[in-house]
Amino acid sequence: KSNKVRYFNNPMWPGEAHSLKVEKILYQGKSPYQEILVFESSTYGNVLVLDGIVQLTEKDECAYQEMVTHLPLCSIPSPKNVLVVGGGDGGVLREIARHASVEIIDICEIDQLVIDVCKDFFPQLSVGFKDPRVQLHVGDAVDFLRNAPEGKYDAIIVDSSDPIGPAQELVEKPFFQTIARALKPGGVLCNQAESMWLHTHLIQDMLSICRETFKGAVHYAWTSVPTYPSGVIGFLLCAKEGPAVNFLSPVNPIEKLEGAMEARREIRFYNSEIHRAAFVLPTFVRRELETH
Ligand code: PUT
Repeated sequence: KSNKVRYFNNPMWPGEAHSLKVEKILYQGKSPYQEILVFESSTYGNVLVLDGIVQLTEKDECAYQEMVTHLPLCSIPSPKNVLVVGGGDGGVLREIARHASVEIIDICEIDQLVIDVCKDFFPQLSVGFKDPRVQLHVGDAVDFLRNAPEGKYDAIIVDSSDPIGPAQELVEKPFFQTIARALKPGGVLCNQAESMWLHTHLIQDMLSICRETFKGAVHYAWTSVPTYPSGVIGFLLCAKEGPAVNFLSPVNPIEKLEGAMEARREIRFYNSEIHRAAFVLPTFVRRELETH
């Protein structure tokens, strides 16, 4: 199949494609899990593509990495143990490192080649691996979570690719149950949750599973990422029963954390106002998600 046919026929956004001008191919390879491509674009910096799908660009990665990390970590008073599922580029680790209260940062990424390639071509993200609190586990997240001590984590961040290929299991109920088991009472999950324009049914299914699994709050939030399909991506924010969590307004505001706005590099996208705004849903989304 030509790449053109492949890009236009992705079942997650049939017939749609977004283009970026390629200046130079920097890397092309295949791991046991996926095809990996890195290119230099003319307007968005270096771009990471897995199985034909843009995962990040240097220009707009901040809108994803900062939101997926600080929405959960700024919603609980003093996060200590944090787990990242996926996230082999290191961007979420870079963001977690802004939180001085954090003592343990575990990351479970299935694909060692993604980590190695990002270390070569995305140093501003892979810098996250240099934090001494980070413990890398290369392997399957479902197995990792099954073996994790019950109630270990204050927060789990699922930075997965789309649920076709290696991330398929990460939208299914058993996965969310293993996450709930690994969280402390009142612990929180932030899970990549696709586009409100393209994936209503998937989001509804994930919401139903999460409302059954997490007895604390469950909310959908979103951010703008121009190089993701439809230009937006959402997050499912879930709290386990225990001390109450109010995701809608940050209890642990980033602006009050010493050094957090500048650590490693300046924060570009997230702030407390955009945190609150992320939970404000368009009327059609509110209607579609509230009834599920
Ligand atoms: N890590 C998020 C990637 C989403 C790509 N559609």
